[in-house]
Amino acid sequence: DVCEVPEVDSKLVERLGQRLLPWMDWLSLEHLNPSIYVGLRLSSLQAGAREAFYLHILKLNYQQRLLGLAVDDDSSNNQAKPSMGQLALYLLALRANWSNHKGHPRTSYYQYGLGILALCVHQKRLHDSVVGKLLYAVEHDQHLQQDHLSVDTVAMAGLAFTCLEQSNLNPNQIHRITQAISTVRQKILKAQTSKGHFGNVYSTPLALQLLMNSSMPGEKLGRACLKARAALLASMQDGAFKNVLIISQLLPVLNGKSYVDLISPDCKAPRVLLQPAVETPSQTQELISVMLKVPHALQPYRHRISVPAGASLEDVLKKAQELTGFTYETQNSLSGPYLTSVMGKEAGKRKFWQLLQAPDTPLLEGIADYTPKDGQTIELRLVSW
Ligand code: B12
Repeated sequence: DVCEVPEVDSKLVERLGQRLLPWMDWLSLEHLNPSIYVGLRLSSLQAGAREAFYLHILKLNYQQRLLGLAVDDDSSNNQAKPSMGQLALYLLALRANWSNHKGHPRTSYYQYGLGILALCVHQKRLHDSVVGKLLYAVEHDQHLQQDHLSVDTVAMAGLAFTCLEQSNLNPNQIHRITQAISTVRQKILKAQTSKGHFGNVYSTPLALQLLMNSSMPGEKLGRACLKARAALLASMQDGAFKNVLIISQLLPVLNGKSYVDLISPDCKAPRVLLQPAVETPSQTQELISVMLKVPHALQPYRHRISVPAGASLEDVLKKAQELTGFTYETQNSLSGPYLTSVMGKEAGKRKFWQLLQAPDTPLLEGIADYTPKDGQTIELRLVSW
């Protein structure tokens, strides 16, 4: 039984691709996003000459940061942290902490898996015990239980293992690796919702990258994948995919590809040239009202905020900061602006400011993408992860 994701309407795919286009022109440190480049290259779409230029700028920036040359201009504020430097340190850390079996890696298992995958597609051999740590985590899955994140995390681990299996980089561990891939598949299948998503709508692209083109005895896999594809299609039509990072994880799936295909990328595959979308600005003057509350802050906060219909949660926070005593701070990330501090309280280590729709439903999107509905109550809550 094979996991297949049959082609979807090319117009729908193109619309997703068009959302990435403006980003190819934003070349500031803050906006550069390697995921976008990877997503496009593995898709059926291309951005023409802008792609090569984007890669060039990516390389320049990352090499500079790798070498630790501070970019000497005023725009390089603290936000533009040397994230490739972090990655380099991270790679060193991968080697440095390999004897530590238990305990969390320095970042998260998601990034640990991503790190192994990135090295693997470059055909760099890692010490067995570096791989062993991820194997151990999948074998004893309490380590991966960051509830809503487990599908993303497990899928990323599975992609790393699939690459290692195909490249045979750690032959001594091949049996454990093969077994772990099958464990990951089971976990993802078990996480399928009644609608068909694996985990939630936004973990489904990575989950499908892993499952796609794999096979399993029985008949479960093929059916599960067709159902997931249908769920994805419905979500695409609903306009659920706004976030460029998620789009960049989805486009490869719609082209039958996964990150593992980067082992030997198919540079000659024809890709359709994207044209910018024609925006029709919405004309609504309608106002909606959203209740914003932070019950557990030093000074509990609760106010009704008015914004135009279609405004993002970030617009609500801005308005609240302008007009009421609300304060917040964000930090840019590849997924967009991440809420770091609320009412003067920094999230701090292993904690984060969770976004919820009252009473208790965590939002599936960040502040820039989520658009509250009229009459809704949004709560910000400091929780551990
Ligand atoms: Co999260 N998260 N997350 N997350 N997270 C994911 C990005 C994803 C895709 C998971 C999912 O639902 N399938 C969704 C986003 C969907 C979308 O964009 N449409 C998601 C969501 C919804 C959230 C929350 C909004 C949930 C909520 O509160 N209701 C909050 C963020 C709230 C806020 O702004 N304060 C949230 C929180 C977290 C925690 C548990 C804190 C950890 C991050 C802590 C840490 O690792 N130090 C977390 C993780 C690990 C992830 C995960 C699994 C990996 C991110 C990563 O490491 N990327 C992704 C899965 C995925 O991407 N498919 C989900 C790799 C590195 C190289 O990229 O940009 O440097 P990076 O990574 C940073 C950002 O991704 C940031 O933390 C990372 C580490 O610093 N971050 C952000 C993590 N989650 C989110 C979510 C948003 C919206 C933003 C802007 C930033």
